[in-house]
Amino acid sequence: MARRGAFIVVEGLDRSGKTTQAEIMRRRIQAGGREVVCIKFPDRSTPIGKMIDSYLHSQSDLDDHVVHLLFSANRWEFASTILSYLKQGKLVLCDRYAFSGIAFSVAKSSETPISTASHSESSLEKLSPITLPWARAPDSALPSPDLTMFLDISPEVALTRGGYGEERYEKADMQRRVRNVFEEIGRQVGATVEEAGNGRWVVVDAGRDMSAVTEEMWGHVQPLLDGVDSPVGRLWE
Ligand code: DGP
Repeated sequence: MARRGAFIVVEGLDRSGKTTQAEIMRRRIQAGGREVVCIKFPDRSTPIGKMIDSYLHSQSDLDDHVVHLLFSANRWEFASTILSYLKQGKLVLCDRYAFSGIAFSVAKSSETPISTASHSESSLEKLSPITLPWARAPDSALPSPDLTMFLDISPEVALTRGGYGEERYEKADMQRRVRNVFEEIGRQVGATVEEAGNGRWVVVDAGRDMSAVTEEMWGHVQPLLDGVDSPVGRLWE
């Protein structure tokens, strides 16, 4: 039976160089004569994507749980497309995926700690903060990547790369919290994915110069260029 294509995800903080590196990978893979499809989340072209875009530009305010479910729904919109590309033998290279979903939502939710001042305020009038298990649930059973490369960079170094943009999460303290949750994901979630035998989580030091990062990433991508024998896994299953 023909091999299916590999599903590769690039994750990272804002300004980690993720999108640039994904584009370099795409060109290299294509130059080697392989078919590659690039997908970027959030995909802002769909109605759900447009709601996310409006939220990120602070043109609308939504509860953190609602935002989390929108980002997840946006990935589900493309789940069958991803599967169909993989079945056709195409390599799918994805800029952000469910791991960003967990990292950003958990970090954002911890921005405003629940007041311990009074029982009524803390438990009756406020919604619970987003926990890692809660955040994982809506993405459960999405196609699982064969490889996830997390481009790690300190928010301090990221700031030296021209600073953050105008979008809602692009602030140093938020990025610091996001990085902490990504570390936790690497330990817990990444390990779970590996244990289930359907993916690998690798951390790439993205604070180095661009070509060093490219070469390390290429080393991880190369073994997957000829496709994969095993069926596509499902996240967290
Ligand atoms: P990007 O287009 O890669 O710059 O992503 C836009 C912003 O959205 C960025 O700050 C990271 C954030 N983001 C990406 N995916 C998710 C997600 O699934 N959930 C949440 N809450 N934020 C996300």
